[in-house]
Amino acid sequence: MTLLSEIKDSAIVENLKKRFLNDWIFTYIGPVLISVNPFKPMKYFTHKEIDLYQGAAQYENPPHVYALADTMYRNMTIDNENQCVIISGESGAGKTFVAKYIMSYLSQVSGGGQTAQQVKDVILQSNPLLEAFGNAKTVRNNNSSRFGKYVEILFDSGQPVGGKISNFLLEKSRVVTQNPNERGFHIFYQFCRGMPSEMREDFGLTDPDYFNYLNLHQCYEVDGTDDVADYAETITAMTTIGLIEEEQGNIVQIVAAILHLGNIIFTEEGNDKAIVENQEWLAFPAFLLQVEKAQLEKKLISRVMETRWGSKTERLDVTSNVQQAETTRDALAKGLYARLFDYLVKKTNEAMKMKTKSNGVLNLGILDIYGFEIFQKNGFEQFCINFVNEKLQQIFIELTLKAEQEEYVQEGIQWTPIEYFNNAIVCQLIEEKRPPGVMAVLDDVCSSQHGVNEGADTNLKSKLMENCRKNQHFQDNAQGFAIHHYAGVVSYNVEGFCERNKDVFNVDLIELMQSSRCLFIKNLFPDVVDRSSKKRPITAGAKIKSQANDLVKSLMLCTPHYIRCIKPNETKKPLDWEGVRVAHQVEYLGLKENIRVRRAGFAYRRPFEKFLHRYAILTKDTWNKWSGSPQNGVLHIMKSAKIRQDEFQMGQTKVFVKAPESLFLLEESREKQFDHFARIIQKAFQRYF
Ligand code: AOV
Ligand code: MG
Repeated sequence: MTLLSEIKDSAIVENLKKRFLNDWIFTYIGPVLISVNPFKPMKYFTHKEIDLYQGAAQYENPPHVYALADTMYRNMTIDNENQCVIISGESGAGKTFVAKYIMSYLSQVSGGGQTAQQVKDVILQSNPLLEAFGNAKTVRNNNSSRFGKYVEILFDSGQPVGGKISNFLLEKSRVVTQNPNERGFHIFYQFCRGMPSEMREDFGLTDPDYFNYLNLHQCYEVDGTDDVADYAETITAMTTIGLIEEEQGNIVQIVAAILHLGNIIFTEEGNDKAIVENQEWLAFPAFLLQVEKAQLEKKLISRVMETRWGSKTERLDVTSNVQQAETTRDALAKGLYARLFDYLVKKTNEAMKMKTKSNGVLNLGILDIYGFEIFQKNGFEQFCINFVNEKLQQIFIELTLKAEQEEYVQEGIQWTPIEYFNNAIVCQLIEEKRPPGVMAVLDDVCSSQHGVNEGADTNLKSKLMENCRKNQHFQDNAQGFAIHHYAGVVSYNVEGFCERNKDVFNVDLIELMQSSRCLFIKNLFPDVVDRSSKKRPITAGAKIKSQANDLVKSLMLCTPHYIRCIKPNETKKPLDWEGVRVAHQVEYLGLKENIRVRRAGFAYRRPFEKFLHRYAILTKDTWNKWSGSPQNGVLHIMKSAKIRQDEFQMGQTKVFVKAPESLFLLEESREKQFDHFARIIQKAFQRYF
């Protein structure tokens, strides 16, 4: 890419297309890896490639994710630095796929005994497990990640000794409702279809179309997905992470209870009062949750209100209307599911917790989150997802475009600055406290008296207009508002924003779950219930904001690597190239600027010492020991390798090489020198024996 004769978006797209149609899905821009989703299995992910890429320099082999994984691994072991890879791209672009390739590569090249093997098994098996519970078919992707994850693998002397998964914002609304042509989380279908029939009967599991939470749009099948086979894989994964049979049974019990909760229907009994239409629907979920049927009913159709009379507090049960009862039922289902998901992550982490303490531990992090999303109707979830993507774009800009340019200035290198769009302004529009950004306004509306009343969302809309209108990336529109994200304009429908942000899992429901006779369920709710507390629970928006900022902080402490994934079409078919779509992604991912910065600048830079160390073998004076300054050593090597003066510049601490060709030349001479020495040694050997 950096050698293109003309750097414009169309040339980049053309280059990617040519490569894509020839089955080359990977391309470099310097150290950044571009990966285009082939939508078909590629043949270059075998043991042969693992061997080929191990320890090889980047340009020796065709671009590959294994090369990037290998660079990370070597950098970590040789330079003793923590590494991370940020994988970005829109929904369905291949992020999760590429993340799995990195994990499997690392697991194959890193050695180790029993402990290492255990860590590797857990990391690899955490993929099918968390995908079963956290992925679903969407219109964009048949196996779309509905949660974000950052997987850190801990290494000691190059061997895995532990690991940690942090998960972000599971799209739990999917438990109770989906958009047309989408499914709920895979696990529901796996349990309904894959489980042995007698076990299925025990849990009242049957065809997905029996359950209201799954039959809304009659979407049950997914191309290329076999729920029965995946069920078996999920069970294996559970066993690997150490969930015993009893716990597995508890998990099925909860998933089944959620589905049966969804079948409880309410009807109105005059006076706006909800009642359960048919008492029979209560028995089974109550049984599965191990709570009293009457209690379940009561908590669903009424809520406790507290009123204060002077120093006295009075509690009374207030009846709910049908809509409120439905909201409560769905809140219980979503809450249970979210806690179950967190439990699985916790158990996975326990299974790969470091056994012994050591000082020499380094970590290698892989970030795979949900990609930027634009649907027909975009809600609170899309807003949060797109916000996290903005933050990641910020890191990319900070570290790749901005930092690169700043480095030139710092090192006193001559060059012409490149213009690029800095999305900091969009991040501010979303997360700034003052002047209040969208999240601050939202929290404000939610904390006011009418926080979850019907009028809340409309109120939010007008408050947003008042506060955010001045930002040029904000627009008002009919259903809500639009944000001009770095990746495009997204219209958000404010309906449900307040409720989802408030994320109420009310005290009544917590108490209900704590009354369960099933210890497993009870333990999912260790909350201390305090009705008198004035403290407002943290909102979903505030949580994702703080998680995103923590994530940015930990990523900034590592040496970053980037994979930019591109989705070539909407048909999900191999060899189908939609130029306009790709052009759009190339543009918003900032690939052109990336190439310009890389090229107008320098393809390669290295601190003097490191350069000297690598190429010392090229001259007689440097090869054994160089007595002068490292800087002069570098100059000496450049001169004897006949690298032209205008091809490189000397900074304060580093040497900057312009075109990759000069580097190829250096590397070739280095190889030759090695071969030469190898032959001398071999001859000496032969003579000796
Ligand atoms: P995503 O992670 O970027 O979307 P995935 O990694 O799930 O996207 O890829 C989507 C689908 O494309 C996969 O299920 C595969 O069928 C196919 N695919 C992707 N990469 C490859 C590859 N290298 N080789 C073969 N097939 C591939 V999302 O999680 O929706 O943002 O939120
Ligand atoms: Mg994914």
